[in-house]
Amino acid sequence: MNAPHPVLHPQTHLHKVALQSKEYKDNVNPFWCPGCGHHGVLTSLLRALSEVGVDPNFLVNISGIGCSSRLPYFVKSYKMHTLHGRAGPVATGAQLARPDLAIVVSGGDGDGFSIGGGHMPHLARKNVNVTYVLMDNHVYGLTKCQASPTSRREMKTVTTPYGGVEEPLDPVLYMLTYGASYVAQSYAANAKLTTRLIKEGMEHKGFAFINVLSHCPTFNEVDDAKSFKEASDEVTAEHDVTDLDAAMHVVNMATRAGRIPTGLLYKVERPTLDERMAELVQRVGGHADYDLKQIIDLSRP
Ligand SMILES: Cc1ncc(C[n+]2csc(CCOP(=O)(O)OP(=O)(O)O)c2C)c(N)n1
Ligand code: SF4
Repeated sequence: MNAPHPVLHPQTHLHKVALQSKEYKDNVNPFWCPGCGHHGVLTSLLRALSEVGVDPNFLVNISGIGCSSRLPYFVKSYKMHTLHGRAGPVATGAQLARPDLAIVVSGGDGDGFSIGGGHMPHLARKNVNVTYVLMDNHVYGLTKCQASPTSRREMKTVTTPYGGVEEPLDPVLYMLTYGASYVAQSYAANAKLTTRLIKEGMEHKGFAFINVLSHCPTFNEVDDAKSFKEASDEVTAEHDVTDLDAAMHVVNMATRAGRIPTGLLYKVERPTLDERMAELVQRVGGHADYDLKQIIDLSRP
C-alpha cells in the first residue's frame, strides 16, 4: 500500500495501450439469449475500451447478480462477480485501494435499483471514480420475469400477473438528484452513442452513470429494441451539460411526453472520493498514497 503509484496518463489517469476492441474480449463466449440487448452493450463496452485504450492489466469489471451482471465474464480484465446489489460498495473499496485502476461496474435495473438501491445514492454523492453501466430491461431476466423498479405500470410479469400498480423509477433522474457528476442515457441497439457515452464516462474523473435501455426479448416483449429506438430523443448540441436544472428539465419534459432522453445529460468536475481521502491522509500526516492503517491507528498522537 505504501509503494508509490505507477505513472498515470496525465489526461485520463488511465494506463494506456493500443488494442482493437476484439482484443478486449475474454475467452468465455456470452451466454445471453439470442437477441438480448446485453450483447449490444458488451459490443459497445469493448469498443469504448479500445477507443480509450485502457490497459486490461489495469482494468477491473465488477458486477452484482443478474443476466446483465454476467458481463465481466466476457471482458479481458480483472473481474468480480459479487453479490446481488453489492457491486457498488465492492467497487468503492477497490477504487479507494487502487485509484490507478479503471473500474467498470455493470448490472441490471433490479440489481442496481431494487436490492442495490440503497447504495446508488452513495456512489453518486461521494463521487466514486468508477463508470457504472446499468443495463435497464425493465424486468428481472435471470430469475424469469419478475417486475423491477423500472417496469412500466400495468406491465404483466410473474409477480404482477394482472399488471403492475406502481409507477416506475427513472434511473437518470435519480442519479441527477443524488449528485452524480456524469449522467447519460442510451439504448443497446445504438452502438455508436453507447460507445461514445461509455468512453466519455471512463475518461470522466468521478462517478459516471450510463443507463442503457437493453431489451429482454425473452421476458419483456413490449419494451423491445424498436420501441426504445422510436421513443428516444437525443439531446441537442445546445443542451448545457453543466446545468443541473436543465438536465432535470430535459428528463422531466421527455417523461411527461412519453419520450426517452438520450445522450450526455449532465457532466461536471468536482473532487472524487479518493482525492479527498488522499488529501485527508496527507493532512493528518499519513502517506500520500493514503495508508488506511494510518487513519485508523488510534495509538498515533
Ligand atoms: C440476495 C439475493 N436475492 C435475490 C436473488 C435472486 N436474483 C438474482 S438476479 C435477480 C434480478 C435480476 O434482474 P436485473 O438485475 O434487472 O438483471 P437482468 O437479469 O434483468 O439483466 C434476482 C432477484 C439473489 N441472487 N440474491
Ligand atoms: S432472459 Fe432476457 S436479459 Fe436474460 S439473457 Fe435472456 S433476453 Fe437477456
